[in-house]
Amino acid sequence: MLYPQANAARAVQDLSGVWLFQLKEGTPWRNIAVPASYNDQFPEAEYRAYAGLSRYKTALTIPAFWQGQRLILRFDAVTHSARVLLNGREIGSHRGGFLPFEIELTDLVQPGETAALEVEVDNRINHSTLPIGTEGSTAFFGSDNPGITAVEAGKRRQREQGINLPAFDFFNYAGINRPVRLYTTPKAYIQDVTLIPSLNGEVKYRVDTEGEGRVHIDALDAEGATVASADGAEGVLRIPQPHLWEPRPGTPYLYTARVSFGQDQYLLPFGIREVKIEGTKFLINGKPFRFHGPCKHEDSPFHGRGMDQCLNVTDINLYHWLHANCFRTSHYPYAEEMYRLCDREGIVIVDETPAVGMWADEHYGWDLKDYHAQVLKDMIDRDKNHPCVVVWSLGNEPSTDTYPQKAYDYWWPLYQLAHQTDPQNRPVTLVGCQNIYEKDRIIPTMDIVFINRYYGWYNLSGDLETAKYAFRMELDWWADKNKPMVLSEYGADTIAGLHGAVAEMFTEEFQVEFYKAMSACLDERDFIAGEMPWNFADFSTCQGPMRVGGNRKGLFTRDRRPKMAAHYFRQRWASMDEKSQ
Ligand code: BDP
Repeated sequence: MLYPQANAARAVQDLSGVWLFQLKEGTPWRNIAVPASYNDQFPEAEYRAYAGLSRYKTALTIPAFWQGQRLILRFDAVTHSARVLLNGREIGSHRGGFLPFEIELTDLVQPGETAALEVEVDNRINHSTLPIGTEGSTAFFGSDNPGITAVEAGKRRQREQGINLPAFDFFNYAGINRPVRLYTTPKAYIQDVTLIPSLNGEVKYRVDTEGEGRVHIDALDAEGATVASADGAEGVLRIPQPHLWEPRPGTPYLYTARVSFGQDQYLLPFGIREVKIEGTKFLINGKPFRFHGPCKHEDSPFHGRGMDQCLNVTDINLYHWLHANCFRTSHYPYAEEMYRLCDREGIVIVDETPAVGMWADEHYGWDLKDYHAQVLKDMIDRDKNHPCVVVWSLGNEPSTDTYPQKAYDYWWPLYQLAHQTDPQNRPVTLVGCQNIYEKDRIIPTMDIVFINRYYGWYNLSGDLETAKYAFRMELDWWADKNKPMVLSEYGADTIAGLHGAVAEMFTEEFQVEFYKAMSACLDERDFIAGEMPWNFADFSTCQGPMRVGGNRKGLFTRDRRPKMAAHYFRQRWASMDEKSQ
């Protein structure tokens, strides 16, 4: 799906602003900022804790001079599902809170008219949503005490009252989290553009269109000069002496594909780069690439998971400050603006579906597979042209060792689907939980192995010498698999400002010592293709006995102040940058 764009042929009306919001039937309509999660915009507890249907409304005015154009309403993400009404009539709906959907309005409103737009949002999570809700079975992180009569009764009561707990470790921020836009195209229009670049400067392309017309395509260099052209819906652009898109600290050179079709036009930035795996090496443009950068969340004060360009730019500049070169979109596809920024900034992305919370063994019996496949396809269709995206992640930390065959049967078809769907055929991974790795059948079959490990934190807590001993033992097991491996999560909760001459858990000193211990193990092994600390910044979670105002494993605080560990990685990754130059 193409990102909405204003150009010589298309107009965009951004509907960001202050809308009206009703938390539930009978509560007052109140002003609300869009886009942003609704949870933190009101001081009342019920807005933060609510689970159920809510409503947004605004007025939509179609400029009269848009006469004769197609009109498309695009929602970039409504979490977790949406029903859209125009003048009181349902015109569309969508399931899933992290990917865009569109509704064509051409035959539903007249240019010059004002219509009432209403969006009903459902933030509930359960066994058939991605991410997963617990349905009252087990809370994320303890406080569960199975078998105790009174606790069980309490849990039943919570279920009856509709308390809706996440099976994942981030706050269930909901609402219209990303922009809503109305845009036009001419009646005959460009529906999609697909680009497959290779290092010799040949860019295979395909343009999907609707209506009558002929396709012409130009490749423009960074200065806007035309460097290659072609005609027809499918073909090859031949760019002489191509500049490559290199991840930082290289140059993320971008070309633009200018596509025209009848009256329509679309400009798509793209990079020339190739991603390949050879033995234990992950190669970008034929050169070994070592992933180093913390995983992220879309999370900030006030906005919740709401898209915020200023935050994105600030975060990416902090990545540069850290000499970090990548992140994983843990644990859901991010707003498209972030990928567009990373294309320009040379930051590499591991793009992840919202399949998180699948740690209960029963989930292989739930009816999720087809929906999961659809979400994976939609994510790849949305993000396929971004040079910054170099790996697809099918999901995070499912159960894979209790029923290894069931896990294999669930994930292997998704692995194949990702390869079939991606025109650039990028490597695919599934992020593995700390588990009985010898029993796991699926994680070792991935193109690149991503494992999350918390030696020294959740297990062998505080004992870093033994943590190293155990982690080394596991690494010995992986050593002969002949695959590149990334330590895709590791970290320690750290309260900014808490210090100790003795480096004990939760102090800033411990966080640094923890990372030093893990670095020592990683640096000994050639097959290690990267390290991705958990997490870039502290982030909000639901309440739990292991969360002090959220997850505190950030290298930065939630308001982006560096902890000592940020300085540690800044030095470490600066010296890695130097070596790679
Ligand atoms: C991992 C999860 C991540 C959590 C992290 C933690 O992938 O979502 O936030 O642990 O516990 O298991 O901090």
